[in-house]
Amino acid sequence: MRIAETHIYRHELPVSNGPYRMGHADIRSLSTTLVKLVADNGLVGWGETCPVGPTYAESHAAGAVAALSELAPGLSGVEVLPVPLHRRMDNLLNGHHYAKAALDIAAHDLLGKHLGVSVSDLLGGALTDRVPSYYAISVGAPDDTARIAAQKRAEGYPRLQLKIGGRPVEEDIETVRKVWEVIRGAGTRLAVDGNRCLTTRDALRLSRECPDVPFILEQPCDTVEDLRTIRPQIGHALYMDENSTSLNAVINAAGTGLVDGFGMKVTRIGGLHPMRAFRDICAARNLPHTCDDAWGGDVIAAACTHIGATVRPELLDGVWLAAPSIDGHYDPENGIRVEDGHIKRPEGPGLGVVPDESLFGAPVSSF
Ligand code: 0XW
Ligand code: MG
Repeated sequence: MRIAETHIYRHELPVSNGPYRMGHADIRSLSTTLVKLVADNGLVGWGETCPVGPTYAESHAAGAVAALSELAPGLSGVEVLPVPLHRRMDNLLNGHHYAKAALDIAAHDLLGKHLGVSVSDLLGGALTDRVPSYYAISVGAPDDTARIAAQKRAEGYPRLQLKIGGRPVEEDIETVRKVWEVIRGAGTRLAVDGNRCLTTRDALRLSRECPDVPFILEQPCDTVEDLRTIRPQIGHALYMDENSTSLNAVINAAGTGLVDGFGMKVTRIGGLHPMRAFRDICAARNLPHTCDDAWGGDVIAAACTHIGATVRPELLDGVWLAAPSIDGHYDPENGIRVEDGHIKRPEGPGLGVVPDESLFGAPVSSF
């Protein structure tokens, strides 16, 4: 089975309960990019990539379309298998993992449909049909954040992630303490995510002033060097998110003991094929991690859920989806939803979601 056609679509995803606030950005609406691959046997596969604005990672929506337009003309005739596809993509364009990921996901969807198996089976096999999720709470006032935390705990989320940063650290410390007061004893795990916005000075202060709160500190500062600086001085577990931009970065962080786990994004690392290697590297070192993406609709949500279902459950920190902040679904029947803080693994071959492509309008380009 070989690639015959590639179609690229753009689609707007307004934030329904927005703004979604991180230390460096207020997000009100996002432009997602979808890819439809048509094979020479007529089968169709879907992929997606949706940077959460232009300041979260080194990626942006227009960049995804541009990189895909650079890649697509060279894909015709490529076998729909991850290794030849990645080899061809790397020969056409250096880097740009987040764009390549959309094609990688579409190829997995296509291959699963061709073989009559789910994407989780292609990735080695699911260990569960009910994947834990976690809820990310925007940067907000301490009391408001604690109220949302109590509500999400009651909804059944096994884990919460507090966004901090972009304001005086005293307010972040007060927020963490107030949230802990409402969730302590409930068994809800807590991550505190600085999204690169804290100085090393403030990250150290946060850790020192909350010694009794067992949170994991996720990507507090901007660089690997900053993480290395705070690492020996903090009492909290440290996770890397934005800095884990490649398998090489992951091997270095895992191999040197720099971090205790990862927040990982399927598109940042280049798709499901590299994500599978990431999963296995983490398993070899007993390092927990998430299987998320930065944003996106049902296609990316299905991809994250399938890989999440294949992770050793004790190492899976959850699969984060944008679904709770998006009205409607691409696939009205089998769209991916978070219920009681968990996600049902999609059924059927491939990704198990079939987008209603009339939602996306005409492709921005076709090859
Ligand atoms: C909570 N997330 C997985 C979604 C946001 O887009 C960013 C992110 C993170 O952990 O940084
Ligand atoms: Mg993060």
